[in-house]
Amino acid sequence: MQPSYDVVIRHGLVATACETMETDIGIRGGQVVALGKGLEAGRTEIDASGKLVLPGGVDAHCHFDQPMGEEGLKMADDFLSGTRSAACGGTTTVIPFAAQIQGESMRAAVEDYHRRAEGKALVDYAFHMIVTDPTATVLNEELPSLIAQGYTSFKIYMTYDDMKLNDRQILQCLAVARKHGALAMVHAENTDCIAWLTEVLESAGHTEPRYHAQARPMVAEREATHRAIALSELVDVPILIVHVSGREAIDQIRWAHGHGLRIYAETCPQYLFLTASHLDGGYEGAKCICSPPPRDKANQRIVWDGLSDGLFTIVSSDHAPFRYEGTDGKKPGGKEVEFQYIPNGIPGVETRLPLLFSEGVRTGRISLNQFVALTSTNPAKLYGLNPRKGTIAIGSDADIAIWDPEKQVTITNSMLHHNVDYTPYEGMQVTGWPVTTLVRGQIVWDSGQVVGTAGYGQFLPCGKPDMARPKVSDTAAAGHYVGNLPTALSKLARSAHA
Ligand code: DUC
Ligand code: ZN
Ligand code: ZN
Repeated sequence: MQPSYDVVIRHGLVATACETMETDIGIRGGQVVALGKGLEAGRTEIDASGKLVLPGGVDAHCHFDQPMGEEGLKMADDFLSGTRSAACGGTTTVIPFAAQIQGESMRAAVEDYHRRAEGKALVDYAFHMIVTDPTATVLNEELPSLIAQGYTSFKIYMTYDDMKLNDRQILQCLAVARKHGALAMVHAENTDCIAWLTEVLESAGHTEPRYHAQARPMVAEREATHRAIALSELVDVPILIVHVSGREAIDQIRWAHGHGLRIYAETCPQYLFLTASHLDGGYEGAKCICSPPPRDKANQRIVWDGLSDGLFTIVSSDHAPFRYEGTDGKKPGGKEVEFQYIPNGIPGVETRLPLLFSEGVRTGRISLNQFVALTSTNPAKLYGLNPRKGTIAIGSDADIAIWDPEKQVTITNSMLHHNVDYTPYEGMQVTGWPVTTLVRGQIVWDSGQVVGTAGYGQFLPCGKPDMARPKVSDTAAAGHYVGNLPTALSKLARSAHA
């Protein structure tokens, strides 16, 4: 007789964003098809006694093989090493960025990015877009058609010369997001403050990596965050503020929430575990250069508070991989350069979940269900991938991370699976690590071995996220504008009128 299931995971403690339950999981055809005790035998049986069984992580902000503006620079991870590292840290879906190059088309960027991903990924992936040149063609033709085809989120930058948009351009992009149902992600730092401070620091001879943090103070993040919120309010469309670093931006987001504005917020492990002092120590500080920069211990505590009290919607890695040694990463051309020429970003796709689990869940700062929500369910919802991704439910993809919650690990770069030659978390001790990762029912990481194959990961077109919709107005809530209702409700309303 054929077994009823391809895989059965037994005896684990299963947690989703809302429930924690003792149940077995039956998997067939890559999906969860049964939850309950005493399921019939599966072709593969996994004994999860003493383990936690969680939805695989969704890392909704990571950078793999992104073409670099500056000649000679290269990201260390492509879709193979990046998704391998993701799988080994319990992440089963990644959303990196197809970046438009100024003067070129958005469609070309997306097509190029598909070629880069083709045949390489071990876990499933979707794409965000990065809009750097919102021409009339991009705004009126390319973005609407790309959004309709499943690229339903885009990032805009308020800083970096080769990426930044001015306020008018941001408004134009937000209007497209509103009209076509996409979610705009905003990198909020005031570019002119940074440029001026950089000049001042440089003329005083302050060019070492640690001055990166002084060139990007919290006030520059606070001002841009407030402005992004105001622009979102003006257009009446939700936005996500990415990589929020500390108190001042958080205050602005709390203010927005207090005024009923739908502003989502993301933070990353670097703002919970690193401080600006990690940029000290000579050129080695370049390893921890990212933007916004890590702040201080007091700000770490405020970010933790924002996680526990619900200010933050998601936690992403912002994995931006550059090698320290060599010529194409943190030492461009093999040289120790001034801080403003050091590529921004730190690696973290593999350590995101264990760090947050260990210091968040085990210490009681966040509950296990909050952990799942912040790292899997909410990002899947925010980007139109739920309920296929981000939960363990009948009919969802069997993307599952089985955790040993007691496993003690000292993080070293040699145990990680990215292609970067350092980790900023070297020597940190964590308790809890994913011991088995399944993507659509296939084991890709097990007992310390990578068993997934390149090319197994599938591209995921994203739906238009309900969370990207403007708040339902009083008139809409009264049923006058069915088009403004969340998707499920408007479907019901349409069938009721049919
Ligand atoms: N912003 C990111 O989102 N990632 C890396 C660098 C940056 O500025
Ligand atoms: Zn950014
Ligand atoms: Zn990023």
